[in-house]
Amino acid sequence: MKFPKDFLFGAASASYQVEGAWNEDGKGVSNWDVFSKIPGKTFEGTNGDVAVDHYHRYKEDVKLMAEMGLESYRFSISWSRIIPDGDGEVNEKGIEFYNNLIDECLKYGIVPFVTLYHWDLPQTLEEAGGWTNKRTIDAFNKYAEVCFRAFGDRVKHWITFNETIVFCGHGYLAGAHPPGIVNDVKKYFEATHNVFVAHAKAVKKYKSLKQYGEIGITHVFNPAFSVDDKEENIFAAKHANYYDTFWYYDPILKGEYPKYVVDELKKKGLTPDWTKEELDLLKESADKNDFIGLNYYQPKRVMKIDSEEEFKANRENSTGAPGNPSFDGVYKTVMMKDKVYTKWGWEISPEGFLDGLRMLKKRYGDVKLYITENGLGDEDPIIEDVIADVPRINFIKEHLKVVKKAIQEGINLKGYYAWSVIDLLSWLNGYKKQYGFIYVDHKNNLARKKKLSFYWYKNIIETRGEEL
Ligand code: BGP
Repeated sequence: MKFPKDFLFGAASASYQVEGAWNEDGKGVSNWDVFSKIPGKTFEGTNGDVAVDHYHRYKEDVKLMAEMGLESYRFSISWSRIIPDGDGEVNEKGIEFYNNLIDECLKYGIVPFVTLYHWDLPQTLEEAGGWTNKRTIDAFNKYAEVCFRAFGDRVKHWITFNETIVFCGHGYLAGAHPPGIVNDVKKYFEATHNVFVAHAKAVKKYKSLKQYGEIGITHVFNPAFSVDDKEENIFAAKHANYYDTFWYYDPILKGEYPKYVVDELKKKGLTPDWTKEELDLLKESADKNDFIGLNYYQPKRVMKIDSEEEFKANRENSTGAPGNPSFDGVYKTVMMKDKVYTKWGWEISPEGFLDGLRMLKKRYGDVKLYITENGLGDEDPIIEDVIADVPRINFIKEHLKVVKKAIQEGINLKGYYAWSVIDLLSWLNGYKKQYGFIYVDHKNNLARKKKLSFYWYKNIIETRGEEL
């Protein structure tokens, strides 16, 4: 089978991780510009001041994407480039940059797939309480509308938010992302709710503009599976899916929160400060949402936590590797002897991907899906000047086979975006953890070089994945 004609083969990036030019052409300061400079927050103190200088080299980069045969480029817009202080004046230079980037993509027939929020919040808004302050909802709505009006004639695919669970979880529970707060569960749920409301408002606004494109949200797709058949662990996995998947997917796709979680939050006094008007808005926007984007890296293997001690001992782990206890001390994620892991301890599991997709279909029916991220973080070997990223080729191959199988099973999957198009800045892991098809030489003026995976993916796209 070849992949269907309307299936998009793409690759992704995010503004803070590639652009650099952090204080150029009127850009305001973002929360990440500030947070990454606090000693000890990122690997070796890396930050996005220069990143891989995509801001100045976008023409060279898009040309390489075109050479790779990429059909679509998923990138994000930096809010503080468009509205430097969050909700004030628009910065025309910022609009100009994304106009140029979009036009450059279209010149080669590359479909721009645009994320409005990939974590870099204007610092003024962060200081005013970030996503726990409802002012941020209105500010986002204004920013989104500016983008729709400026770029919507050419951009027909919009993602409002990237991975709410990560920026809220790391921001208010693990303290590993801005605003760096540890263990404030009340704020965590408050922030997630405000994001869902902001999403619903942006969807409503987008539809009212009649630009006839599509809009959705991207979530982490991290399905939980019990480590064994013990009832307590099966329960722990169910609990994990309710809190980490259904809490995020239900308000978008069903227009309401899962009762199981709502009831528990109520008992614990953790219910977000929501209004009837907001809940009605979620309800109303559920069938206006056009798709869900899934970022899949790994499943989680879950078991019940049986001692308080363990819960405390593992609090600090926040890189994505198993070992994290849940905030409520009900379950923990674990590494298993019979599983395969990356150098950073992320499980490699195409099987978990397929099982997870089936789980989604069961709960949400035929909703349209894009895989908006999937990829292997690795230290690529350079052998006689060749960047031999064979493990990445194998990783993507096995996951694309799952995508094909899922389509054959009737799962409504319309595109695949590898993370990432080019080596870029990992939020917490610096430049050491590489994901790209294009290598960036940090010792030689950020020169670009094609990896083996570049040629491999080019062939997959040209042949529409027939050999997979
Ligand atoms: C996702 C983010 C990406 C990217 C990726 C890899 O959660 O959306 O921006 O960073 O994970 O993560 P890491 O760089 O930590 O390996």
